[in-house]
Amino acid sequence: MSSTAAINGSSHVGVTIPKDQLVGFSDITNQIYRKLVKQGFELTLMVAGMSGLGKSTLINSLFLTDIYSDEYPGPSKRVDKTVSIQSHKVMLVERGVRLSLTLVDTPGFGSSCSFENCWAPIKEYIEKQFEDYLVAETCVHRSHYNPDSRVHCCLYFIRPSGHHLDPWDIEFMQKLQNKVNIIPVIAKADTLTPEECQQFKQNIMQDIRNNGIKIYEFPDPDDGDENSKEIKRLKDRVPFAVAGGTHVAEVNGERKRGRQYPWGFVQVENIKHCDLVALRSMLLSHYMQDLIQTTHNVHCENYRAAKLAAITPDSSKIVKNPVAQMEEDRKKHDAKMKQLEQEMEQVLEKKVKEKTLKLQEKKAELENQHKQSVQAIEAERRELEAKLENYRKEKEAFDYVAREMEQQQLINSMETDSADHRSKTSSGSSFKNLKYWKK
Ligand SMILES: Nc1nc2c(ncn2[C@@H]2O[C@H](COP(=O)(O)OP(=O)(O)OP(=O)(O)O)[C@@H](O)[C@H]2O)c(=O)[nH]1
Ligand SMILES: [Mg+2]
Repeated sequence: MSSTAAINGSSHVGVTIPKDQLVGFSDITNQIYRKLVKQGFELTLMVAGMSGLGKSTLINSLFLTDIYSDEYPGPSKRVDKTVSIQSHKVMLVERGVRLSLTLVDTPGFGSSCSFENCWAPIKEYIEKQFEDYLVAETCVHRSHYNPDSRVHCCLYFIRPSGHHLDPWDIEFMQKLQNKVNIIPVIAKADTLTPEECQQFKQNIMQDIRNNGIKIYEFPDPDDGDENSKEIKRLKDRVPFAVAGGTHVAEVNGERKRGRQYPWGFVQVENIKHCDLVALRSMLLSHYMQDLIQTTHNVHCENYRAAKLAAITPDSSKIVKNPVAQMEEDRKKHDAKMKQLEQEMEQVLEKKVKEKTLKLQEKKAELENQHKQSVQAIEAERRELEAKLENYRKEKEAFDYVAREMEQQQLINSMETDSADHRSKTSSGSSFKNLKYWKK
Protein backbone atom coordinates (compact mmCIF):
# COMPACT_ATOMS: atom_id res chain seq x y z
CA MET A 1 0.00 0.00 0.00
CA SER A 2 1.29 3.51 -0.72
CA SER A 3 0.27 6.46 1.33
CA THR A 4 -0.83 9.63 -0.49
CA ALA A 5 -1.69 13.17 0.67
CA ALA A 6 -3.93 13.75 3.69
CA ILE A 7 -7.48 14.87 2.86
CA ASN A 8 -8.41 18.41 4.05
CA GLY A 9 -5.92 18.33 6.90
CA SER A 10 -7.99 15.71 8.76
CA SER A 11 -6.60 12.48 10.03
CA HIS A 12 -7.89 10.70 6.94
CA VAL A 13 -5.18 9.59 4.64
CA GLY A 14 -5.74 8.88 0.95
CA VAL A 15 -4.57 5.41 0.12
CA THR A 16 -4.35 3.90 -3.34
CA ILE A 17 -4.48 0.13 -3.37
CA PRO A 18 -2.06 -1.42 -5.85
CA LYS A 19 -3.73 -3.36 -8.64
CA ASP A 20 -2.15 -6.68 -7.64
CA GLN A 21 -3.38 -6.46 -4.00
CA LEU A 22 -7.08 -5.54 -4.35
CA VAL A 23 -9.15 -5.80 -1.16
CA GLY A 24 -12.41 -6.08 -3.06
CA PHE A 25 -14.54 -2.95 -2.41
CA SER A 26 -14.03 -1.70 -5.94
CA ASP A 27 -16.42 -4.44 -6.91
CA ILE A 28 -19.28 -2.47 -5.31
CA THR A 29 -20.22 -1.04 -8.69
CA ASN A 30 -20.67 -4.58 -9.97
CA GLN A 31 -22.65 -5.45 -6.85
CA ILE A 32 -24.96 -2.50 -7.44
CA TYR A 33 -25.20 -3.34 -11.12
CA ARG A 34 -26.09 -6.99 -10.37
CA LYS A 35 -28.63 -5.93 -7.76
CA LEU A 36 -30.25 -3.42 -10.07
CA VAL A 37 -30.33 -5.86 -12.96
CA LYS A 38 -31.92 -8.46 -10.71
CA GLN A 39 -34.37 -5.98 -9.29
CA GLY A 40 -35.12 -4.46 -12.68
CA PHE A 41 -36.39 -0.93 -13.27
CA GLU A 42 -39.79 0.61 -13.12
CA LEU A 43 -40.93 3.44 -15.30
CA THR A 44 -44.39 4.87 -15.56
CA LEU A 45 -45.16 6.91 -18.60
CA MET A 46 -48.31 8.85 -19.17
CA VAL A 47 -49.72 10.26 -22.39
CA ALA A 48 -52.13 13.16 -22.38
CA GLY A 49 -53.57 15.68 -24.78
CA MET A 50 -56.41 16.23 -27.19
CA SER A 51 -58.31 13.27 -28.57
CA GLY A 52 -57.10 11.63 -31.77
CA LEU A 53 -53.56 13.04 -31.71
CA GLY A 54 -52.02 9.57 -31.88
CA LYS A 55 -51.18 8.94 -28.22
CA SER A 56 -51.91 5.23 -28.29
CA THR A 57 -50.27 4.79 -31.67
CA LEU A 58 -47.12 6.49 -30.43
CA ILE A 59 -46.85 4.27 -27.38
CA ASN A 60 -46.81 1.24 -29.62
CA SER A 61 -44.18 2.80 -31.86
CA LEU A 62 -42.04 4.06 -29.00
CA PHE A 63 -41.38 0.72 -27.39
CA LEU A 64 -41.23 -1.48 -30.47
CA THR A 65 -44.05 -3.51 -29.09
CA ASP A 66 -47.74 -3.73 -29.68
CA ILE A 67 -49.03 -2.82 -26.29
CA TYR A 68 -52.48 -2.62 -27.76
CA SER A 69 -53.59 -5.77 -29.53
CA ASP A 70 -56.73 -7.23 -31.09
CA GLU A 71 -57.80 -8.47 -27.66
CA TYR A 72 -56.93 -5.15 -26.08
CA PRO A 73 -57.30 -2.63 -28.87
CA GLY A 74 -56.03 0.89 -28.59
CA PRO A 75 -58.57 3.56 -27.71
CA SER A 76 -58.82 4.67 -31.33
CA LYS A 77 -60.01 1.21 -32.38
CA ARG A 78 -62.41 0.67 -29.53
CA VAL A 79 -66.07 1.15 -30.26
CA ASP A 80 -66.29 3.60 -27.40
CA LYS A 81 -63.66 6.23 -26.79
CA THR A 82 -61.55 6.00 -23.68
CA VAL A 83 -63.63 7.43 -20.92
CA SER A 84 -61.34 6.81 -17.99
CA ILE A 85 -57.66 6.72 -17.19
CA GLN A 86 -56.25 3.28 -17.89
CA SER A 87 -52.89 1.90 -16.93
CA HIS A 88 -51.29 -0.99 -18.73
CA LYS A 89 -48.18 -2.86 -17.66
CA VAL A 90 -45.63 -4.41 -19.95
CA MET A 91 -42.32 -6.06 -19.10
CA LEU A 92 -39.54 -5.21 -21.51
CA VAL A 93 -36.23 -7.08 -21.45
CA GLU A 94 -33.18 -5.78 -23.26
CA ARG A 95 -29.75 -7.41 -22.91
CA GLY A 96 -30.81 -9.00 -19.64
CA VAL A 97 -32.04 -5.72 -18.12
CA ARG A 98 -35.70 -5.76 -17.21
CA LEU A 99 -37.89 -2.71 -17.42
CA SER A 100 -41.35 -2.85 -15.95
CA LEU A 101 -43.12 -0.25 -17.98
CA THR A 102 -46.48 1.11 -16.94
CA LEU A 103 -48.31 3.07 -19.58
CA VAL A 104 -51.07 5.35 -18.48
CA ASP A 105 -53.49 6.21 -21.24
CA THR A 106 -55.75 9.15 -20.55
CA PRO A 107 -58.99 10.12 -22.27
CA GLY A 108 -58.30 12.66 -24.98
CA PHE A 109 -59.77 16.07 -24.31
CA GLY A 110 -62.65 17.06 -26.48
CA SER A 111 -64.17 13.57 -26.70
CA SER A 112 -65.28 11.91 -23.49
CA CYS A 113 -63.60 14.61 -21.44
CA SER A 114 -64.27 18.26 -22.18
CA PHE A 115 -61.56 20.93 -22.46
CA GLU A 116 -62.73 22.60 -19.30
CA ASN A 117 -60.79 21.26 -16.31
CA CYS A 118 -59.31 18.57 -18.57
CA TRP A 119 -56.35 18.45 -16.20
CA ALA A 120 -58.37 17.65 -13.07
CA PRO A 121 -58.77 13.84 -13.36
CA ILE A 122 -55.15 13.50 -14.43
CA LYS A 123 -53.90 15.53 -11.47
CA GLU A 124 -56.07 13.42 -9.19
CA TYR A 125 -54.59 10.22 -10.65
CA ILE A 126 -51.02 11.43 -10.19
CA GLU A 127 -51.67 12.49 -6.60
CA LYS A 128 -53.35 9.17 -5.85
CA GLN A 129 -50.14 7.38 -6.89
CA PHE A 130 -48.09 9.61 -4.55
CA GLU A 131 -50.57 8.89 -1.81
CA ASP A 132 -50.38 5.11 -2.37
CA TYR A 133 -46.60 5.25 -2.39
CA LEU A 134 -46.39 7.25 0.84
CA VAL A 135 -48.94 5.05 2.58
CA ALA A 136 -46.96 1.95 1.57
CA GLU A 137 -43.73 3.57 2.78
CA THR A 138 -45.12 4.49 6.19
CA CYS A 139 -46.80 1.15 6.84
CA VAL A 140 -45.62 -0.64 9.99
CA HIS A 141 -45.24 -3.82 7.99
CA ARG A 142 -43.76 -2.77 4.72
CA SER A 143 -44.00 -5.41 2.08
CA HIS A 144 -40.70 -6.54 0.62
CA TYR A 145 -41.64 -5.19 -2.74
CA ASN A 146 -43.84 -2.17 -3.25
CA PRO A 147 -44.52 -1.55 -6.91
CA ASP A 148 -43.90 2.09 -7.72
CA SER A 149 -46.80 3.39 -9.75
CA ARG A 150 -45.84 7.07 -9.50
CA VAL A 151 -45.94 8.76 -12.90
CA HIS A 152 -42.38 9.56 -13.92
CA CYS A 153 -43.12 11.36 -17.11
CA CYS A 154 -46.09 12.80 -18.95
CA LEU A 155 -45.81 13.14 -22.71
CA TYR A 156 -48.09 16.04 -23.49
CA PHE A 157 -49.40 15.99 -27.07
CA ILE A 158 -49.81 19.29 -28.93
CA ARG A 159 -51.91 19.36 -32.09
CA PRO A 160 -49.87 20.10 -35.22
CA SER A 161 -52.56 22.15 -36.98
CA GLY A 162 -52.34 25.35 -34.95
CA HIS A 163 -49.69 28.04 -34.80
CA HIS A 164 -49.40 28.26 -31.04
CA LEU A 165 -50.36 26.43 -27.87
CA ASP A 166 -54.09 26.21 -27.27
CA PRO A 167 -55.55 27.61 -24.03
CA TRP A 168 -56.20 24.11 -22.68
CA ASP A 169 -52.54 23.16 -23.38
CA ILE A 170 -51.36 26.10 -21.28
CA GLU A 171 -53.82 25.35 -18.50
CA PHE A 172 -52.97 21.64 -18.43
CA MET A 173 -49.22 22.20 -18.22
CA GLN A 174 -49.55 24.97 -15.63
CA LYS A 175 -51.76 22.83 -13.41
CA LEU A 176 -49.50 19.78 -13.60
CA GLN A 177 -46.03 21.29 -13.82
CA ASN A 178 -45.35 20.73 -10.11
CA LYS A 179 -46.78 17.22 -10.09
CA VAL A 180 -45.05 15.45 -12.93
CA ASN A 181 -42.19 15.77 -15.42
CA ILE A 182 -43.91 17.15 -18.50
CA ILE A 183 -42.32 16.60 -21.90
CA PRO A 184 -44.20 18.38 -24.70
CA VAL A 185 -44.46 16.60 -28.02
CA ILE A 186 -45.88 17.79 -31.32
CA ALA A 187 -48.24 15.11 -32.59
CA LYS A 188 -48.49 13.82 -36.16
CA ALA A 189 -45.27 15.47 -37.26
CA ASP A 190 -45.66 13.85 -40.68
CA THR A 191 -48.27 16.51 -41.45
CA LEU A 192 -45.68 19.31 -41.18
CA THR A 193 -42.87 20.26 -43.54
CA PRO A 194 -39.42 20.57 -41.86
CA GLU A 195 -39.61 24.39 -42.04
CA GLU A 196 -43.13 24.50 -40.60
CA CYS A 197 -42.08 22.08 -37.88
CA GLN A 198 -39.05 24.22 -36.94
CA GLN A 199 -41.16 27.38 -36.78
CA PHE A 200 -43.88 25.62 -34.79
CA LYS A 201 -41.29 24.36 -32.29
CA GLN A 202 -40.00 27.92 -31.80
CA ASN A 203 -43.54 29.26 -31.29
CA ILE A 204 -44.29 26.59 -28.73
CA MET A 205 -41.11 27.18 -26.76
CA GLN A 206 -41.86 30.91 -26.82
CA ASP A 207 -45.40 30.24 -25.53
CA ILE A 208 -44.00 27.99 -22.81
CA ARG A 209 -41.62 30.72 -21.68
CA ASN A 210 -44.23 33.51 -21.94
CA ASN A 211 -46.69 31.56 -19.81
CA GLY A 212 -44.11 30.59 -17.19
CA ILE A 213 -44.67 26.88 -17.81
CA LYS A 214 -42.14 24.51 -16.24
CA ILE A 215 -41.57 21.57 -18.52
CA TYR A 216 -39.04 18.84 -17.68
CA GLU A 217 -35.59 20.34 -18.20
CA PHE A 218 -33.19 17.69 -19.44
CA PRO A 219 -30.07 18.38 -17.35
CA ASP A 220 -26.95 19.28 -19.31
CA PRO A 221 -24.76 16.21 -19.81
CA ASP A 222 -21.35 16.08 -18.09
CA ASP A 223 -18.61 17.39 -20.33
CA GLY A 224 -16.74 14.14 -19.73
CA ASP A 225 -19.68 12.17 -21.09
CA GLU A 226 -18.67 10.78 -24.46
CA ASN A 227 -22.21 11.28 -25.71
CA SER A 228 -22.51 14.87 -24.47
CA LYS A 229 -22.53 16.43 -27.95
CA GLU A 230 -25.13 13.99 -29.18
CA ILE A 231 -27.28 14.52 -26.07
CA LYS A 232 -27.11 18.32 -26.52
CA ARG A 233 -28.23 17.93 -30.13
CA LEU A 234 -31.15 15.76 -29.05
CA LYS A 235 -32.02 18.23 -26.30
CA ASP A 236 -32.30 21.00 -28.89
CA ARG A 237 -35.13 19.04 -30.51
CA VAL A 238 -37.54 19.75 -27.63
CA PRO A 239 -40.52 19.83 -28.15
CA PHE A 240 -40.12 16.52 -29.94
CA ALA A 241 -42.11 16.33 -33.15
CA VAL A 242 -43.28 12.73 -33.31
CA ALA A 243 -45.15 10.48 -35.65
CA GLY A 244 -46.49 7.08 -34.77
CA GLY A 245 -47.26 4.12 -36.94
CA THR A 246 -47.25 0.39 -36.61
CA HIS A 247 -47.19 -0.54 -40.27
CA VAL A 248 -44.02 -2.48 -41.17
CA ALA A 249 -42.57 -2.16 -44.68
CA GLU A 250 -39.32 -3.15 -46.34
CA VAL A 251 -37.07 -0.18 -47.15
CA ASN A 252 -33.71 -0.92 -48.83
CA GLY A 253 -33.93 -4.49 -47.62
CA GLU A 254 -34.62 -3.49 -44.00
CA ARG A 255 -37.92 -3.75 -42.17
CA LYS A 256 -39.08 -0.34 -40.98
CA ARG A 257 -42.03 0.84 -38.90
CA GLY A 258 -44.03 3.70 -40.18
CA ARG A 259 -47.03 5.05 -41.96
CA GLN A 260 -47.79 4.06 -45.52
CA TYR A 261 -49.27 6.76 -47.74
CA PRO A 262 -50.04 6.58 -51.47
CA TRP A 263 -47.18 9.04 -52.04
CA GLY A 264 -44.60 7.47 -49.74
CA PHE A 265 -43.64 5.77 -46.54
CA VAL A 266 -43.04 7.79 -43.34
CA GLN A 267 -40.40 5.97 -41.31
CA VAL A 268 -41.21 6.82 -37.73
CA GLU A 269 -37.75 5.73 -36.59
CA ASN A 270 -35.89 7.82 -39.12
CA ILE A 271 -34.55 10.99 -37.48
CA LYS A 272 -34.99 12.81 -40.81
CA HIS A 273 -38.71 12.05 -40.74
CA CYS A 274 -39.51 12.77 -37.07
CA ASP A 275 -38.08 12.98 -33.54
CA LEU A 276 -39.40 9.64 -32.24
CA VAL A 277 -35.92 8.10 -31.95
CA ALA A 278 -34.61 11.25 -30.24
CA LEU A 279 -37.45 11.12 -27.73
CA ARG A 280 -36.91 7.42 -27.05
CA SER A 281 -33.19 7.87 -26.67
CA MET A 282 -33.63 10.79 -24.24
CA LEU A 283 -36.29 8.95 -22.25
CA LEU A 284 -34.67 5.57 -21.96
CA SER A 285 -30.95 5.80 -22.69
CA HIS A 286 -30.04 9.12 -21.12
CA TYR A 287 -32.59 10.46 -18.66
CA MET A 288 -34.69 7.59 -17.34
CA GLN A 289 -32.84 7.61 -14.02
CA ASP A 290 -33.14 11.40 -13.74
CA LEU A 291 -36.88 11.26 -14.46
CA ILE A 292 -37.31 8.66 -11.71
CA GLN A 293 -35.17 10.65 -9.28
CA THR A 294 -36.88 13.97 -10.02
CA THR A 295 -40.24 12.33 -9.46
CA HIS A 296 -39.05 10.95 -6.13
CA ASN A 297 -37.03 13.90 -4.88
CA VAL A 298 -39.05 16.80 -6.20
CA HIS A 299 -42.64 15.99 -7.10
CA CYS A 300 -43.32 13.30 -4.51
CA GLU A 301 -41.43 15.31 -1.86
CA ASN A 302 -43.55 18.39 -2.70
CA TYR A 303 -46.66 16.31 -2.31
CA ARG A 304 -45.45 14.90 1.03
CA ALA A 305 -44.47 18.37 2.32
CA ALA A 306 -47.82 19.88 1.30
CA LYS A 307 -49.61 17.02 2.99
CA LEU A 308 -47.61 17.40 6.18
CA ALA A 309 -48.19 21.16 6.20
CA ALA A 310 -51.91 20.51 5.91
CA ILE A 311 -51.98 18.20 8.95
CA THR A 312 -49.52 20.17 11.12
CA PRO A 313 -51.47 21.68 14.05
CA ASP A 314 -52.38 25.30 13.56
CA SER A 315 -49.64 27.26 15.38
CA SER A 316 -52.18 29.84 16.57
CA LYS A 317 -53.98 27.16 18.54
CA ILE A 318 -50.93 26.20 20.61
CA VAL A 319 -51.23 27.45 24.21
CA LYS A 320 -48.65 30.14 24.87
CA ASN A 321 -47.15 31.91 27.86
CA PRO A 322 -49.82 34.48 29.02
CA VAL A 323 -47.36 37.41 28.96
CA ALA A 324 -46.27 36.49 25.47
CA GLN A 325 -49.91 36.04 24.54
CA MET A 326 -50.76 39.54 25.89
CA GLU A 327 -47.82 41.04 24.07
CA GLU A 328 -48.93 39.33 20.88
CA ASP A 329 -52.53 40.54 21.40
CA ARG A 330 -51.28 44.09 22.00
CA LYS A 331 -49.24 43.95 18.81
CA LYS A 332 -52.23 42.60 16.92
CA HIS A 333 -54.41 45.37 18.38
CA ASP A 334 -51.84 48.05 17.45
CA ALA A 335 -51.57 46.64 13.98
CA LYS A 336 -55.34 46.60 13.66
CA MET A 337 -55.63 50.21 14.86
CA LYS A 338 -52.91 51.28 12.49
CA GLN A 339 -54.68 49.54 9.67
CA LEU A 340 -57.96 51.22 10.64
CA GLU A 341 -56.22 54.60 10.75
CA GLN A 342 -54.73 53.99 7.34
CA GLU A 343 -58.09 52.93 5.98
CA MET A 344 -59.78 56.07 7.39
CA GLU A 345 -57.06 58.25 5.94
CA GLN A 346 -57.55 56.55 2.63
CA VAL A 347 -61.33 57.12 2.80
CA LEU A 348 -60.81 60.79 3.72
CA GLU A 349 -58.29 61.26 0.97
CA LYS A 350 -60.69 59.64 -1.45
CA LYS A 351 -63.55 61.90 -0.39
CA VAL A 352 -61.39 65.04 -0.65
CA LYS A 353 -60.35 63.96 -4.09
CA GLU A 354 -63.94 63.37 -5.12
CA LYS A 355 -65.04 66.76 -3.74
CA THR A 356 -62.16 68.56 -5.47
CA LEU A 357 -63.04 66.81 -8.67
CA LYS A 358 -66.69 67.85 -8.37
CA LEU A 359 -65.72 71.47 -7.66
CA GLN A 360 -63.40 71.48 -10.60
CA GLU A 361 -66.18 70.14 -12.78
CA LYS A 362 -68.62 72.80 -11.48
CA LYS A 363 -66.04 75.55 -12.08
CA ALA A 364 -65.44 74.32 -15.60
CA GLU A 365 -69.20 74.23 -16.18
CA LEU A 366 -69.68 77.80 -14.91
CA GLU A 367 -66.74 79.03 -16.94
CA ASN A 368 -68.25 77.42 -19.95
CA GLN A 369 -71.65 79.03 -19.31
CA HIS A 370 -70.01 82.44 -18.83
CA LYS A 371 -68.07 82.03 -22.02
CA GLN A 372 -71.22 81.11 -23.90
CA SER A 373 -73.18 84.13 -22.59
CA VAL A 374 -70.26 86.49 -23.42
CA GLN A 375 -70.24 85.03 -26.90
CA ALA A 376 -74.03 85.47 -27.19
CA ILE A 377 -73.85 89.13 -26.04
CA GLU A 378 -70.99 89.80 -28.42
CA ALA A 379 -72.99 88.26 -31.29
CA GLU A 380 -76.02 90.40 -30.33
CA ARG A 381 -73.83 93.50 -30.16
CA ARG A 382 -72.43 92.78 -33.62
CA GLU A 383 -75.95 92.25 -34.97
CA LEU A 384 -77.16 95.57 -33.50
CA GLU A 385 -74.15 97.41 -34.93
CA ALA A 386 -74.89 95.93 -38.31
CA LYS A 387 -78.52 97.06 -38.03
CA LEU A 388 -77.44 100.57 -36.99
CA GLU A 389 -75.09 100.77 -39.94
CA ASN A 390 -77.91 99.70 -42.23
CA TYR A 391 -80.18 102.30 -40.72
CA ARG A 392 -77.53 104.99 -41.21
CA LYS A 393 -77.08 104.03 -44.84
CA GLU A 394 -80.82 103.94 -45.43
CA LYS A 395 -81.20 107.35 -43.76
CA GLU A 396 -78.45 108.84 -45.90
CA ALA A 397 -80.10 107.46 -49.00
CA PHE A 398 -83.44 108.78 -47.88
CA ASP A 399 -81.98 112.26 -47.13
CA TYR A 400 -80.32 112.29 -50.48
CA VAL A 401 -83.56 111.40 -52.25
CA ALA A 402 -85.44 114.02 -50.17
CA ARG A 403 -82.92 116.69 -51.11
CA GLU A 404 -83.11 115.71 -54.77
CA MET A 405 -86.86 115.91 -54.66
CA GLU A 406 -86.75 119.30 -52.93
CA GLN A 407 -84.35 120.65 -55.55
CA GLN A 408 -86.51 119.25 -58.29
CA GLN A 409 -89.53 120.95 -56.75
CA LEU A 410 -87.56 124.20 -56.52
CA ILE A 411 -86.49 123.97 -60.14
CA ASN A 412 -90.04 123.19 -61.12
CA SER A 413 -91.41 126.18 -59.19
CA MET A 414 -88.72 128.47 -60.60
CA GLU A 415 -89.55 127.38 -64.07
CA THR A 416 -93.24 128.08 -63.37
CA ASP A 417 -92.36 131.47 -61.90
CA SER A 418 -90.20 132.48 -64.84
CA ALA A 419 -92.98 131.50 -67.18
CA ASP A 420 -95.36 133.68 -65.19
CA HIS A 421 -92.83 136.43 -65.18
CA ARG A 422 -92.30 136.25 -68.80
CA SER A 423 -96.01 136.56 -69.17
CA LYS A 424 -96.36 139.39 -66.64
CA THR A 425 -92.85 140.81 -67.23
CA SER A 426 -92.27 141.61 -63.58
CA SER A 427 -88.60 142.07 -62.46
CA GLY A 428 -89.30 142.06 -58.64
CA SER A 429 -90.39 138.39 -58.58
CA SER A 430 -87.09 137.19 -60.06
CA PHE A 431 -85.39 138.60 -57.00
CA LYS A 432 -87.78 136.55 -54.82
CA ASN A 433 -86.86 133.32 -56.67
CA LEU A 434 -83.23 133.99 -56.19
CA LYS A 435 -83.70 133.71 -52.42
CA TYR A 436 -84.87 130.09 -52.91
CA TRP A 437 -81.59 129.18 -54.61
CA LYS A 438 -79.60 130.47 -51.71
CA LYS A 439 -81.51 128.29 -49.30
N1 LIG B 1 -50.94 11.43 -39.77
C1 LIG B 1 -50.79 10.77 -38.63
N2 LIG B 1 -51.81 10.08 -38.11
C2 LIG B 1 -51.63 9.40 -36.95
C3 LIG B 1 -50.40 9.43 -36.27
N3 LIG B 1 -50.52 8.67 -35.16
C4 LIG B 1 -51.79 8.21 -35.15
N4 LIG B 1 -52.45 8.63 -36.21
C5 LIG B 1 -53.84 8.35 -36.54
O1 LIG B 1 -54.68 9.15 -35.74
C6 LIG B 1 -55.84 8.45 -35.34
C7 LIG B 1 -55.95 8.44 -33.83
O2 LIG B 1 -54.88 7.75 -33.27
P1 LIG B 1 -54.87 7.28 -31.74
O3 LIG B 1 -53.52 6.72 -31.49
O4 LIG B 1 -56.02 6.44 -31.43
O5 LIG B 1 -55.07 8.69 -31.03
P2 LIG B 1 -55.30 8.96 -29.48
O6 LIG B 1 -54.61 10.24 -29.19
O7 LIG B 1 -54.89 7.80 -28.69
O8 LIG B 1 -56.85 9.21 -29.40
P3 LIG B 1 -57.82 9.09 -28.10
O9 LIG B 1 -57.61 7.77 -27.51
O10 LIG B 1 -59.18 9.34 -28.62
O11 LIG B 1 -57.41 10.21 -27.18
C8 LIG B 1 -55.69 7.06 -35.91
O12 LIG B 1 -56.41 7.01 -37.12
C9 LIG B 1 -54.20 6.94 -36.20
O13 LIG B 1 -53.92 6.06 -37.26
C10 LIG B 1 -49.32 10.17 -36.86
O14 LIG B 1 -48.23 10.24 -36.35
N5 LIG B 1 -49.58 10.83 -38.02
MG1 LIG C 1 -55.71 6.84 -27.19
